[in-house]
Amino acid sequence: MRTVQLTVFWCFLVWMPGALGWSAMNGVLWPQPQKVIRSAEAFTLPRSGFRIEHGPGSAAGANCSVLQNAFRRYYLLILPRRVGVNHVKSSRKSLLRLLVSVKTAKHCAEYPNLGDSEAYHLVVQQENATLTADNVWGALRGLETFSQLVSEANDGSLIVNKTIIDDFPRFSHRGLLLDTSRHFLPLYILFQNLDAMSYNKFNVLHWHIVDDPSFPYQSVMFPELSNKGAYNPATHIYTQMDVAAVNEYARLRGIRVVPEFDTPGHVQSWNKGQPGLLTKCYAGTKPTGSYGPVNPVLNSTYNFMKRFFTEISHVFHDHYIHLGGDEVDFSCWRSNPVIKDFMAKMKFGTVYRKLESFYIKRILDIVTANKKGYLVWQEVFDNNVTLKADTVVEVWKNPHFDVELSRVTATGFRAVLAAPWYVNVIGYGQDWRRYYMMDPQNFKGSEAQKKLVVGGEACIWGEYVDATNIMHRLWPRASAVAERLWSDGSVNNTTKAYPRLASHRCRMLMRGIPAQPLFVGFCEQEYT
Ligand code: CP6
Repeated sequence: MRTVQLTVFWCFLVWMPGALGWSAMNGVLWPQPQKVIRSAEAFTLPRSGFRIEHGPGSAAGANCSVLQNAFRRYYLLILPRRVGVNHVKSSRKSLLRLLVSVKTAKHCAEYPNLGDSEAYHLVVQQENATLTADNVWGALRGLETFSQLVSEANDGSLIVNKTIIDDFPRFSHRGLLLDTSRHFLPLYILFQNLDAMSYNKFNVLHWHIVDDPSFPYQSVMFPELSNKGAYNPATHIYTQMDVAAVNEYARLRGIRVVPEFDTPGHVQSWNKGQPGLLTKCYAGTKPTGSYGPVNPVLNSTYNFMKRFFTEISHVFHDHYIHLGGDEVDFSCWRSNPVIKDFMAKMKFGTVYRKLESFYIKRILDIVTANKKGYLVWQEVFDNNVTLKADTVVEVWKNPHFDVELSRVTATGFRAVLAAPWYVNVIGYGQDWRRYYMMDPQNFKGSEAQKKLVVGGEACIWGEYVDATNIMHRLWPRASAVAERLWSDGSVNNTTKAYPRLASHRCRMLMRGIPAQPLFVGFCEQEYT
């Protein structure tokens, strides 16, 4: 006999007895759509018979890989296999189909771009529900929302309320930074995070792939970088096949993969496979044996970088590459006699910011020559490097990120906000509430300036996380960021968000994401 399978959404009935009726429990949405009209009338999705199909007027059809793949994924999420539950007779009317239509099929075989439409319109009514979107990315967001509307009633039937939803994201860059250098993250962790991202409508994987401790990217042109710089050159690397698999897994979920190759600082691991790339540090007249940032005075540096970034431009498909530029320590440059001579020759005096700018400018030119755009950490902007108009500046320094957002946007550059969303920093209690209260447009500036904030990122730096703990540390805390980046700015009340987020966390558990609890309580289907 089957124990009664209540829906996951019942778990907060315990918290608010009487406060919520059946229909309010049904289909908790996260992130909150821009406009939802939900009626009390409910339909049943027959476990055998319900279909997701292309709408009759859709520009896309069976050869659209993004949609075909998504239909299969969401069919399985909506109709979970349940032993012993097959044909529950229901008095409700049946919803037989979800018909998905897009205005253009242009993106079916392409990668998503910053600024692509993700809007959709969802009408759940008898007997066909319809999902319409400008393009396949909007259709993906709408499929996620539809899947969240469906819940399992206590008689085992699947139900969905009559609903109309109009939805689009508030910000177009909704990112998650994963750091695969401090600890190697196996591919299955990257895939699992891409799944979780799609459940939260994130659309950018900011892949901080290499850094000081290790170099897991297996380069075609420079295989010694990972042969010497990876933790283990056989197992702790991302091969070209791996990277291609991540790119495709993300693409099928409408997620951009923006790789970060951070220079001239945070590069210790590069020197092992590319000796001579980094600056030798001196004590007086003698080298100390340690190394500092990339050596910016050698032609060999730029010859290497040109070949390296040309490879990267082909291996990663997004228009943007993140070039880092953060936390450059000048002490090693200051100690090196060759660098000092160069400073004098260039009339930089002792202003090492100018040397950093000189270096960055040349890297930007290399990337521009490869027809790519770039993101940079805020120091690059702070140091007055000449930037292309389409540069995106990522603001990460606390606590005055509002001042920085004003300054960046006042000069006409676009900005992405990361500073308040360092989910690697943990404390006792419900820190998601702090993330949730942040608004990326809450700074002094004109309407035009506010529009230049294209989004934000939740960052989980890798010093204290690896495959054993990254999932539960990240989820559902990053979900708080996801809602602030997708939903209307007025959706900012943590008390109202709490029960929805608790339910959304239970739903992530059911879908196999080991998300940690928000507080005391339980999910009807506990993760084991
Ligand atoms: N690694 C790199 C890091 C950080 C940055 N860049 C970082 C700094 C401060 C905190 C967390 C992370 N670990 N490459 C800064 C963007 Cl609190």
